[in-house]
Amino acid sequence: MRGFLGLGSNVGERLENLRAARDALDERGARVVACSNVYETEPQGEVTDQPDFLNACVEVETDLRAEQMLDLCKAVEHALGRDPSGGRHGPRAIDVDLLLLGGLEHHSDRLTLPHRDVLARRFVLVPLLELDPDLALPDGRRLDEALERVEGQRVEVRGSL
Ligand code: PH2
Ligand code: MG
Ligand code: MG
Repeated sequence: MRGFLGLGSNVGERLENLRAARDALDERGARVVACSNVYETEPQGEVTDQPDFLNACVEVETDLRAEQMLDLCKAVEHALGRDPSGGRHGPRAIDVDLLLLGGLEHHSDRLTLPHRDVLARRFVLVPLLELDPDLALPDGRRLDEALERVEGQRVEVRGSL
């Protein structure tokens, strides 16, 4: 199945953290078939008083199921030294989010698919549309149309992953 993951870092060697996450995903069962550019992005959400993030998205091909993919994301975050006490919105060395997996809609205590931020965050929409300009959610909502409605949210291209 084809999936899309979001990578984010705003602590330490941010670019190296993103690259290490990409490599670890590829080695552990989510074959990376395409990478977006890397973007410098303004913090969004509950905690805006924190350093800028670097964000990127990767497209993967995998046989893993949704919750196994979540386990993989967590394992990669752990392997790269993410501090689990950092909270959901605070600064982090690495964040690996499962954004889309095939046409799946999944709702459990641990995992919501598509990821709830996909249509609202420019730092997700811009790199996803770079990977696939025709991308849409399983319910048909198109990402390019969502991007037109998102105001503000500074996102600047910084180079390749
Ligand atoms: N991740 C968050 C909260 N806010 N803002 C930006 N710009 N990039 C992120 O990756 C990000 C965020 C929670 O995971
Ligand atoms: Mg996140
Ligand atoms: Mg996360």
